[in-house]
Amino acid sequence: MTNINSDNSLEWASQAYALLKKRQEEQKQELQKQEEQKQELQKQEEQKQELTDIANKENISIQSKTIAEPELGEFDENFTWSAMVLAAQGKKINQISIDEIDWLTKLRRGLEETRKGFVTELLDKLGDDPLTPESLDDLETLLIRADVGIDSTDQVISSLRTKLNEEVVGGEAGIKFLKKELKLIIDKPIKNSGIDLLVPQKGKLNVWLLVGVNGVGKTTTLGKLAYLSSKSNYKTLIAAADTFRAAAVDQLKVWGDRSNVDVISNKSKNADPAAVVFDAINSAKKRNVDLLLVDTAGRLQTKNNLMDELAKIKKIIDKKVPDAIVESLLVLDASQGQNGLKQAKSFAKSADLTGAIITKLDGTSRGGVSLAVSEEVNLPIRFIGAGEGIKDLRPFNSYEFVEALLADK
Ligand SMILES: Nc1nc2c(ncn2[C@@H]2O[C@H](COP(=O)(O)OP(=O)(O)O)[C@@H](O)[C@H]2O)c(=O)[nH]1
Ligand SMILES: [Mg+2]
Repeated sequence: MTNINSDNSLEWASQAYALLKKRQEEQKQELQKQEEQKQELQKQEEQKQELTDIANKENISIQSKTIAEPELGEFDENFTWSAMVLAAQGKKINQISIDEIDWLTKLRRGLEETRKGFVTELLDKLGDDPLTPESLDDLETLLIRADVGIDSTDQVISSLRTKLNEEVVGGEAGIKFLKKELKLIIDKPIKNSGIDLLVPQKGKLNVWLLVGVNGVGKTTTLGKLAYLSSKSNYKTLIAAADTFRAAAVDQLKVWGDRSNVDVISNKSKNADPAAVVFDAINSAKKRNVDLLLVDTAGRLQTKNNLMDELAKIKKIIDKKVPDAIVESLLVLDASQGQNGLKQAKSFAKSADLTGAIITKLDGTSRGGVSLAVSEEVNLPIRFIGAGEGIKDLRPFNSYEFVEALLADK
């Protein structure tokens, strides 16, 4: 499938591995040095503790909170595969990070269940023989079963059928073609949006609303986004506008704390979500914030006036910061498969969405639903989550996603 087994590729991956290994050693030494400095600083701080005000205390806690790079694992097939996926995108050996390798390994492992459902079976069926109309029928069933959705499946199958009518397509070429077709489907809404990679625009207030039903991972995703954003040097602020769950604010504060991002909240009972956003915008303006992340409530839209609340929040933003760049991102739990897709459709109808974030891609057999979101709801996927850790969210990359989905093992 990929040219992982060729001598060149192995050589490339092993050079990348050696470089990362060396860098890790250097980093360990650097961390040790920092730790010593920190301890020294803490000693000094303890001595003048009485004099420190709250602001100072916050500063100390920043320094003690470093989120470690994952350890470099073995030079195994996972590493080689991940390195090759990066190389295929034009990355140079010295541009690769352990974080990226770790993420790709996680993504590929996460999609294993989805993959088992169709790729493995497909490869078994295809073998090395050319594709036949019967194998297309099999593929159709397998795609549907992986929650790819009827429209996307139809599109892929009919492209393949056309190709089959024109030429003989071997198993390997079939997979290559399939990858291309799947990527086209996912890329379409991204291309249509005119934005390949969603990042906050500098010099403006960017407001990203995270919407979606309860339990899909909005708050967790927001925490991970706060980390990504602050790590990329965007001044970041969180608005805790899910005022319906008392614990929601505390949950957010824990996340904010991890990446040293402040959380604007109102803990009084039945606080108005729009009022929290109002306060947060004031704060954001005062502090010259680049990105304001807004957590919202997720009660089912049919039961309560969730959509009205979202509309109210948007109105406040429009009024207070008309030139803000607003993104309404629908958070979807991949493990909910077709149910999640239904939610997406009903949200899309009433809540002016601009993108989607797919969560819980670790260990679901329904990762294929990402394709249905692109094809049937026409939303650009902006980020994907594959785990509960702070680093387990990355900007969506269709090439990496399709490679992980169709990896051969
Ligand atoms: N395995 C896994 N769990 C996740 C992921 N994202 C969120 N979760 C879990 O899903 C649960 C609900 O998340 P939460 O952020 O509170 O959802 P919310 O109600 O939409 O705000 C929590 O237990 C999270 O740890 C993910 O990418 N992978
Ligand atoms: Mg929440």
